[in-house]
Amino acid sequence: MGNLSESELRGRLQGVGQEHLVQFWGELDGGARAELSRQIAAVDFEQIANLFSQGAGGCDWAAMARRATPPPAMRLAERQRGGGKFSAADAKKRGVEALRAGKVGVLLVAGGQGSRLGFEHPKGMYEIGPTSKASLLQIHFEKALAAARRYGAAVPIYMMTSPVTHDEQTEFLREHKRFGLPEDDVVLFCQGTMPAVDAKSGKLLLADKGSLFLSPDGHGGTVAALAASGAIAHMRRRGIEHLFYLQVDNPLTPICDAEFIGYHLLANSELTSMAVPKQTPQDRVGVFAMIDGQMQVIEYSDLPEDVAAESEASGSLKFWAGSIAVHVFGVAFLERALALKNALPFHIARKKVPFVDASGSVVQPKEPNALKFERFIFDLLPHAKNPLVVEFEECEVFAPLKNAPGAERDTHEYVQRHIVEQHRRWLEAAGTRVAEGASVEISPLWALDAEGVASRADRPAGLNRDTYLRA
Ligand code: UD2
Repeated sequence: MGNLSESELRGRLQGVGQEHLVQFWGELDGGARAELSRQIAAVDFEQIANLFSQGAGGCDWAAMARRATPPPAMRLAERQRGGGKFSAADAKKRGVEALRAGKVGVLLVAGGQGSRLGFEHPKGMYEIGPTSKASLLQIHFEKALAAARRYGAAVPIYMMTSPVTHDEQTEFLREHKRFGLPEDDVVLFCQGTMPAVDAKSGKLLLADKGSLFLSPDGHGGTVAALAASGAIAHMRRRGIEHLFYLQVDNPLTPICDAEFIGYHLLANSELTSMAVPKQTPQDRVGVFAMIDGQMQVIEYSDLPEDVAAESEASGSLKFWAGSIAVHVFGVAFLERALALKNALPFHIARKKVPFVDASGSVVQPKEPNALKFERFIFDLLPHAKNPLVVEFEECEVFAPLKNAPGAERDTHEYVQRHIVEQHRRWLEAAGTRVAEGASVEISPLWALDAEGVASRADRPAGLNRDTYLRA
């Protein structure tokens, strides 16, 4: 539709009941007209109409949750006892082999803004290091680089941005010389967008007179964006067969953990996920569950309160397995998923979306007025062969930055405290005395994990004050 005349454009829009999108055409200059018609051309109106007719209750998650059962999983206690299907030592060996062979890359989703934190930039640029002030991106990039150095093979990062965060993150990484990663080891790709519609009429909303209201299509957009951007071709060229997936907001993510990758390989799994036990029914993480014989994640907002609160005879939560959004994907599986039409359904959420009304004024709704559509990457689980869930200890793998100060958890202060506590544990386990109250932070390039700390010959005997151990 990009090159259509005004009357053709109007004709097409009338056919789908969306002609209001060009009602301010007469007020737009040539550039704005071209941009609006490009945006309209990219919309699949039939898809939007289908989604609208499903409405916010398209998929009955409550009913699914009521017939769900807890997932089979490799529980932590069992792994620590040396029980379970695969031993930790065997898993680690397999994971190390894959890393040494250069078959593992990192898939980082970083499309989000830090607006919930009151930070008007891409979240990855947030300075979270307790002493270092390192950004989330610096921490993740240095972990990938540290893993590459440890295993003697590159660990490329495939990082997904969104239209509003792409340029700023590209510039940030350029300025910081990709935190030491070689140029060919960093591939940035931008996710797609979806329009929002008025919840009552199904009409697309205008953000201003010359543009649609568009928002990122969810991290499920990763699959299509990976293929469209050429990132999959890059993986093929570089021999990358497995991707360690993470969200940008969690600096505790154990990037390229060899044992975790090893379980994925030993189980011949296409999708392996990390779980931590939920502390309370209200924890804002999805849960792994078996629904009609298939492994799925039920998102926290879709899990009815009474089901979330159900407990076992032992007193622990029935749906204990919280998803922290850390997975290993087979690259071949992602390619297969791309070919499965509609492998990823859209989740429909009612949201407050500001829009331009018929008189041309911007309306700031007080109540949810719109439907937004997002795909979630974990909806690939039912399509994966041998999906596997592996339990890890929360304090070692999960402290996400989500909330502004004052919230109970997942704030700046909460995340920093967890970083310091983890690094203190690693140092103390290796024999370093750390004075009470000293804020200690370790750069991934000094030591990637507890094992890395223990193997450093220059490890200090004691630390009495705030310290940043850096390479
Ligand atoms: C997500 C999970 C939740 C749990 C939790 C752990 C979903 C729907 N829920 O909840 O189950 O695992 O994380 O922290 O994922 N992102 C994009 N593009 C998008 C949308 C999101 O890149 O279109 C990225 C975003 O930058 C962030 C991550 O995905 O890194 C998670 O997004 P969120 O903060 O909206 O998810 P949250 O905390 O509700």
